[in-house]
Amino acid sequence: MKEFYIDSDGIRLHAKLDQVSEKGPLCILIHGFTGHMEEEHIIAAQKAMNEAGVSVLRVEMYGHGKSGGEFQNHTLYKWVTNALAVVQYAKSLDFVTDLYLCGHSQGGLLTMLIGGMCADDFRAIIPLSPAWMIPEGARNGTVLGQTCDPKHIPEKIVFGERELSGDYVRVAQTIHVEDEIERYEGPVLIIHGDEDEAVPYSYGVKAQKLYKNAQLVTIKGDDHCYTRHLEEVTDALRAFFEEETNRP
Ligand code: FER
Repeated sequence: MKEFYIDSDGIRLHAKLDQVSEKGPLCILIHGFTGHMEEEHIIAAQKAMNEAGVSVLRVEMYGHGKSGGEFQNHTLYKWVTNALAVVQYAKSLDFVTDLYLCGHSQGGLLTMLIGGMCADDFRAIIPLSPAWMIPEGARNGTVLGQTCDPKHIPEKIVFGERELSGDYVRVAQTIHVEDEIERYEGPVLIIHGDEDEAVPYSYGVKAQKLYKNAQLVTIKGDDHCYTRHLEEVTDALRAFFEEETNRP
């Protein structure tokens, strides 16, 4: 494992690379909202990919983990800018043949956006429980289970002991995920628990239908971070990558 930082316009993004071959595929792996790269489901995904012969680059986005920026100032635009820098970095690595992108929840939403924006760069994308209701919610004035007037966004949103700038909502309101779904024609693997308490399972189902070439693996009876059947998630990832890496 190599630990380092990737520059994103002056913001240091904390990264860990687990490289398993001298030449081969690489998957970029991104955590969710309030998450980081050492969460159990993120590590489990990394290990499953490594076992299938895929190197993994875990990166923490703006305001998360050991990366630069303050949590309350993060927005989806900042994450998009970060992810574009990570994709450029990954493309510059000599050992990489095919590139994949995987993210959980808000990282899954990011995966869907970057998939559309950089469609040529990925052999496949893997949104895990993708939180792609966030932009729609922001337009309707629903964020983190709270409501606000979508035309008069407050300066900040307080939840638990944390707060988030109103700019998070302003940015989210402008994002149209369907456009980026439409732009990505490659293979998509979506994994979603049907008892997800944070991102309705219906969004996994809807994404599968909208993509031209997507499969949905349903984790029955499982929650947002797969605390009950994590091995079903890792089995699905291993099977997907083993098939992928044997495909010409
Ligand atoms: C929300 C529900 C879920 C939300 C974010 C999430 C910002 C993201 C969850 C995650 O990334 O794990 O209302 O609003």
